[in-house]
Amino acid sequence: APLRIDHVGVAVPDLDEAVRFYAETFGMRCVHEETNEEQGVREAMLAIGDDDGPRLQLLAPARPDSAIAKFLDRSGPGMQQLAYTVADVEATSAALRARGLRLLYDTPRRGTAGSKINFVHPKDAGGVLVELVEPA
Ligand code: CMX
Repeated sequence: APLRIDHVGVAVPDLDEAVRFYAETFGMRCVHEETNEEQGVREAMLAIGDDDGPRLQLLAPARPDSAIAKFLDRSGPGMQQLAYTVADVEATSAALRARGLRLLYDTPRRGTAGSKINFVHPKDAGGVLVELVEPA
């Protein structure tokens, strides 16, 4: 079972503008920013209240052929994924595969801040793109 919600991911066209919007509108603070070349995203993690709690992740496309660019083209800005913290992403992926769910990667890839990640296809999880995150 997942340990907790790690983050909720929101696709945005412009990262800097979105970080400003969340700061000015909701008073939320950006605690981490990075570009993940493999995923083709520029991302920011925003803290909500307690620094150790679940984060809001803003995701902007770094390339026109990326998953986030495709999502924005099809659906426009909005909620793109729900991410759970897990203790062991390979074990969790194997358990879900055994239950017939499609995992997007055969082996985990690198996520935010050196974490290991995998995804459940949204069609196998009630229309929700579920990310599994094993923190570094
Ligand atoms: N949430 C819910 N449904 C989604 C979705 C999402 N984020 N993205 C696509 N879908 C739906 C589409 O609406 C479509 O539904 P219909 O067939 O009913 O129209 C269906 O899934 C399409 O599925 P697909 O053709 O298999 O796949 P796509 O090319 O649309 O890509 C996905 C979808 C999930 C495989 C792709 O976005 C992906 O590989 N995601 C994982 C990587 C990622 O999201 N990286 C960015 C974040 C990086 C990070 O978090 O670190």
